[in-house]
Amino acid sequence: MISDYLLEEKLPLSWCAGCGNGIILQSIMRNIDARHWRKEDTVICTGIGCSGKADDYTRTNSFHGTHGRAIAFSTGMKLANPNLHVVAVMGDGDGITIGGNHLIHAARRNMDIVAIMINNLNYGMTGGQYSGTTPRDSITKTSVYGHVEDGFDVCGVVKAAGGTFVARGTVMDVVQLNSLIGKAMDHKGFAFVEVISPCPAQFGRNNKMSAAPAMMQWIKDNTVSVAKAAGMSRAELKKKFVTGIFEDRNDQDDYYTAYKKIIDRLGGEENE
Ligand SMILES: Cc1ncc(C[n+]2csc(CCOP(=O)(O)OP(=O)(O)O)c2C)c(N)n1
Ligand code: SF4
Repeated sequence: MISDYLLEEKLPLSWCAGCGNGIILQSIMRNIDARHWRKEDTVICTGIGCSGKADDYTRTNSFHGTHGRAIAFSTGMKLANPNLHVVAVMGDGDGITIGGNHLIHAARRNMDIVAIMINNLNYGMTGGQYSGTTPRDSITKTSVYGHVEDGFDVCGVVKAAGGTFVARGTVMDVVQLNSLIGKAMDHKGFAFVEVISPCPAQFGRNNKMSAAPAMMQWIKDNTVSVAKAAGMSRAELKKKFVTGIFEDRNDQDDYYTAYKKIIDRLGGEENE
């Protein structure tokens, strides 16, 4: 049962009303429960940010580290104990902005971890500054006249870096989200899921969507599936959230398996 994994005595959640973080946490917990992962063998690893509060509510092992380093800690934990199920939960500031370098190298190495990036399009916890995913023209605390940069296509970055499972969902389609996170958990190698999520208190408030349903509706209205996007032009896809699976391959050993093969080979040679 999901309640076996959630620290219900810590409820209610500290997140603002209408925040998407609770929906994503529930999807992660449901999928862990469905796989019967032992709590002792599971680590939820977070960085600093509203998203970083996720591990406060889990009855698994948890590790709450510094901003931008969730992937770095997750990498270390998986290497120290390859039998652990390591799930990194990050914000877009944590995951791709300050933490972008860790993300691309974990993807390149095909580290066998699940990386879930909650993309609420800004730095929620610190007051709504722009991040590496903030869309052009958006109003944030640090772009009060409109943002002059495009946000990263984070899935594109992770796929280009070598991630072997790469997907994007939104909190507006929980059935798809549950499926994507489940597939990521079943994948051997670096599995990345970006989740577009509302932050009505900061991004929403700054962009005339302070009521939670308004930002949710905006996400829904601007979401297109991978299949539909295939027939759309680059201009039509500007500021759209394309959802689905962008990469799903098993043609490369994960980092630990590749390293272990060398260790076994050298051990074999030494014994000859
Ligand atoms: C090294 C470092 N830089 C900056 C900060 C300040 N800081 C804390 S949370 C945060 C932004 C969090 O944004 P994001 O990762 O998108 O998470 P959210 O709060 O939106 O869930 C920043 C800049 C910090 N704690 N450590
Ligand atoms: S500030 Fe935004 S991300 Fe943080 S809890 Fe509130 S709605 Fe959620």
